[in-house]
Amino acid sequence: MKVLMLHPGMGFRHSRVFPPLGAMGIARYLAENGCEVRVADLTAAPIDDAVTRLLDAEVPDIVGLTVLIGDVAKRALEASQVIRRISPRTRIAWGGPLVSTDPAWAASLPCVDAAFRGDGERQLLDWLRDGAPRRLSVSEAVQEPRVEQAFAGLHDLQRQYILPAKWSPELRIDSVFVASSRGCPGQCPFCYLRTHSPGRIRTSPEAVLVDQLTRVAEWLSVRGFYFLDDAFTGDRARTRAFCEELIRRDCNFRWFCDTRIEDLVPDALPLLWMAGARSFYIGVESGSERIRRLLKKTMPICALKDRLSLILRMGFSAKLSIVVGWPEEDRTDMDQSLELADTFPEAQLDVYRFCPLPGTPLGEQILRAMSTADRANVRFWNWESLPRNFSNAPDEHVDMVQNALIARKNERLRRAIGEIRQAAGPQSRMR
Ligand code: B12
Ligand code: SF4
Repeated sequence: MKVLMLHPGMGFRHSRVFPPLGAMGIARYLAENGCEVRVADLTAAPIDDAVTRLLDAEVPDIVGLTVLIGDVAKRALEASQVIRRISPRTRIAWGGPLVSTDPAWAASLPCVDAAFRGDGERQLLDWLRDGAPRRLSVSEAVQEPRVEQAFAGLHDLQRQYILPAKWSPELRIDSVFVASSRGCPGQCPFCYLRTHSPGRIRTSPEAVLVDQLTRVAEWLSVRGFYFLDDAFTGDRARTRAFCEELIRRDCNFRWFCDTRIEDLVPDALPLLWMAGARSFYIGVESGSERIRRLLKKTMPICALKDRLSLILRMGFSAKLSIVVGWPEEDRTDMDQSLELADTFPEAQLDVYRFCPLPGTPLGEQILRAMSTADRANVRFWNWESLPRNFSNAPDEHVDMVQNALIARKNERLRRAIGEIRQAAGPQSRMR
């Protein structure tokens, strides 16, 4: 059977911004198991045209789509409707984070033949081997990834997603995005993992991971890696073993990872540095003690500030993810988030508005109070431009704090990229 893995993406102006790691990982696994499979990234493409052309060129028996909340869900739905219209015999399978958090919706759509929660590799292969039957309910299994599956990044397409040094303020060398584990030990009530993989992290052995990174490094001539794992350092023993393995093999890589600040224990920081870690993406979420407690963040804000100071003093860089508009958040809480951002002017920022995710404890609390029509629309809401404010602060205040944080985010990114160009010399400034 011929399989086409589609990454509908968000409709950005530029393609090749982030590799479609979910689709790539599944494609690699299916190909290794004898399937004929192609991956298409539609991030910057008009859906109708692109899907029509692909169906014509590829004639797939199966199309698998990666579905996320927001514009991605809209585009996945549009793509599936086009496929159904043009090629009614093609089977359509949905997977990805939104199907994992909100399986009932995917299963209710007439243009979806089968929907899968959690890791797709083995589930999709088993389904194909069964003859791809139409399933009315969602497959509930969350699989333990086998060693060879627990690494997404090794795919021919990866070559097209090398991030040049000049756009990589965290690492400042050419780098690629990879994912090496699934899940997180955290219990945050707003997180998508609460619905299908709560409190668990699944990793591959450190030696296998270093083998995979070494293959990618040689094949693409890069030394930099961005780990997009939910919580790369969530298994502290594995992090330590991974660092020791990198040092033992003298790999000389540089890397950046998504992490929880509580896992960056002071004792481990020198080892992380020696192993090439240079930057961390940290879900701070809020600068307010009260809101962080509500979000089940275990580290008190003063300890968080101390830890962050230490990390930055040691020479690491950090990107702080802050969300504005949490339920129960008031003006004072929001101002504390702004204050936190200002306490660390050297840190990069990422800024979102709170959006209730169906299936998560905090999301459901909000959604229960909404009308059925509003609830149905949540799947198409974008986190940057939310039509609703769920906090206790007036709309103008939420907008003001969000805009102030975004202005800081943009200014800091401009400054960091300016510094890279400066360091690279006059030739680079002219480009
Ligand atoms: C990098 C990233 C981005 C990048 C884009 C990446 C991309 N190419 O799409 C940027 C920064 C642009 C981004 C933006 C957004 N993101 Co984002 N992002 C991530 C992040 C950190 C990594 C994604 C990744 O590559 N994972 C690794 C791969 C291997 O995992 P995976 O894609 O989930 O695939 C596995 C399974 O889901 C499943 N699977 C995937 N596809 C399919 C298909 C089929 C048929 C099957 C059966 C299974 C299956 O199997 C795969 C392998 O086991 C995740 C968090 C995370 N750690 O996963 C958040 C995450 C996916 N993002 C999220 C969100 C909400 C967004 C935005 C919608 C936010 C917004 N601004 O509105 C946008 C959407 C943009 C888009 N995709 O075009 C949420 C999704 C929540 C949800 N339930 O939908 C996540 C989970 C973050 C979170 N903790 O809440 N994102
Ligand atoms: S720390 Fe991040 S990945 Fe882990 S449960 Fe909380 S929000 Fe999810």
